[in-house]
Amino acid sequence: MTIELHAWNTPNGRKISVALEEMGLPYKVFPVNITKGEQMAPDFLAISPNNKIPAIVDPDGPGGKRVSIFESGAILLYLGEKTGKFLPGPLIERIPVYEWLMWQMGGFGPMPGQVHHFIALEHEQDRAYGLKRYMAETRRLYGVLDRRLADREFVAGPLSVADFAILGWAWRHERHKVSFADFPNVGRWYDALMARPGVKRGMEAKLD
Ligand SMILES: N[C@@H](CCC(=O)N[C@@H](CS)C(=O)NCC(=O)O)C(=O)O
Repeated sequence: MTIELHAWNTPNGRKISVALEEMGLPYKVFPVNITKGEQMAPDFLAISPNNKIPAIVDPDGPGGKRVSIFESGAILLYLGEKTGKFLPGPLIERIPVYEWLMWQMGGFGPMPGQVHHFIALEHEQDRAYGLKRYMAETRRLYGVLDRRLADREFVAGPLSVADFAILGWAWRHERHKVSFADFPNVGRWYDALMARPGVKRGMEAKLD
């Protein structure tokens, strides 16, 4: 059955279109124009109480019942559980997926997101402190990722939902002024992922 994807053309939205494509799940996009405040509409809040995209509705959830899910990390884990894809079965193999998914959700998203905010401010005096702080933190996080990828193909070993989560934000590296020349392992990982047909479809899916 077709999954509803409520999203917009942003890093957090792309994580889910990429995962759905890679998992081969049928879905239909319901754009939520966050630049026009549509995330505050009561219908959307009913499935995403934190007024942020993405959210999904699966008419064929656990027990065959309709279920809605918000928070991209929760959605990725749900889809991995549902399909048995990109989420290993044994707990010992899941641990790095949990680690790197939470690492993305807590840092590699919120920090470059702040860069996107401060970089767009009109006045230099408003921009300066925030940009210095969040660009430094964003670069530190890219360094962490680069070291992680020095001796493995994907963050948790085999390709997993954690890679899709991180990719959503790395996809915007130019916007937060990061060059892969400084983080070659991230660049290699990024190119390998972006060359996958499923990732390509997920990145090109119309979300707005
Ligand atoms: N932790 C949330 C963050 C989602 C998020 O920040 N979404 C942004 C777009 S990328 C949004 O909907 N912003 C609208 C708003 O804040 O009102 C997740 O990963 O799902």
